[in-house]
Amino acid sequence: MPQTNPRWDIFCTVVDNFGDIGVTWRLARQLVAEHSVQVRLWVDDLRAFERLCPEIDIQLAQQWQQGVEVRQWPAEWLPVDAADVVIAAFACQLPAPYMDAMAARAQPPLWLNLDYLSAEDWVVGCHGLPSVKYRHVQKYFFFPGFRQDTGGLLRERGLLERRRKFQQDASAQREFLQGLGVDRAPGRQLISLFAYENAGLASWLDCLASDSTPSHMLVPEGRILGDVERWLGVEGLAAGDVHVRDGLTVQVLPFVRQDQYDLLLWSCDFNAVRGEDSFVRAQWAGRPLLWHIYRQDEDIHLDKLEAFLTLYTKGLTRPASEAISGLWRAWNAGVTMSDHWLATRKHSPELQQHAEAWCLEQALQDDLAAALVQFYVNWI
Ligand code: TRH
Repeated sequence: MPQTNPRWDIFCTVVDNFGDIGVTWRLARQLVAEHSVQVRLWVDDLRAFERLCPEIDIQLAQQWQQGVEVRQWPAEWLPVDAADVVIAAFACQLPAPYMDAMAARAQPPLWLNLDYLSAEDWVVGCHGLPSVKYRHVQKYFFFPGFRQDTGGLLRERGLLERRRKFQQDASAQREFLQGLGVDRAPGRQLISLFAYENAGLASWLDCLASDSTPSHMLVPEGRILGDVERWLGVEGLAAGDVHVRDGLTVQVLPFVRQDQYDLLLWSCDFNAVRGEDSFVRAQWAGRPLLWHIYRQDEDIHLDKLEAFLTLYTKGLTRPASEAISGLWRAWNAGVTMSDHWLATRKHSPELQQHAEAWCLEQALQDDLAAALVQFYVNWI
């Protein structure tokens, strides 16, 4: 029988950027809030965490944030009891003494590797399979995904209802944007830009600047700013800066907490996102999006990109499918975006409808936290 209040340990090593901590922090909060489990989140880089959650005190070895026990993953591991469920996020290596603690339990824990998100076919066959063993403790693969028979996507309870309410409430949107210093002029399309460095950006900005429909691009502080600076011909861009070039206003935003970033995505007509977590959040926003995928060795990320496009573009007319696929491929190749952007703009209404339909279709799946809890219940 499952215990009434099982303990979960989630281990996160921050490889780079914010996706590792972004996913595990979101998952930890949701498990506590919706499944009444106790969660300890072990993080090796509290500075990255602090960007997403400014309340984090980077000096503390142990602290509680939103019901989650946050532990600094120490260089010298101190003995602790292993939890009932142990999640190694993105194949991170657990401390050896902790593995011994898992093996020392009377009832071994459920040990899962929470993998990277991919739309590739093979994920369905591998989700839930046994992986390696440490002594008698079995590890399992747990794959998030877009298809039935995967672990699904992170989606908090009531998220889509909150999103729809916000998108129907013009004054809530205005108030939120004004809080960020953004004045949205009527008739301007609002675009958010969160991406890695990209040589294709200049051609996209050229195109937006010369478009008859004016655009307002919101750029949270981050890696793409160098390319924005080069295009604007300025240096040292920082949050609050606004520059206008013909029909395009470019505004730099502060990096905001995760919940606020959702509101930003919900406010925009089009969102450029990257990595894993912002990519999923843009899908829940129900608005057309552009994905800058995280680069991997031997270009294996390009297979992931194509796998997602194959799924995502089902149901689109051929011209709309070709337009959005062309735009995504150009962005990820860092080549000129102009023709692809113009083609995409032509199919805006269809792409908008499709973004909402895709979001609803994905929401038919169990969310990732619920799927993990169910996996545990079945395993017990
Ligand atoms: O930051 P990312 O590129 O993260 C990752 C890592 O590189 C990781 O190693 C890699 O494996 C993975 O991508 C695929 O992109 P991601 O996943 O979108 O994470 C960004 C997080 O930052 C996400 O949780 C949203 C959040 N965020 C905010 O909270 N506020 C902001 O203002 C912005 C722009 C993002």
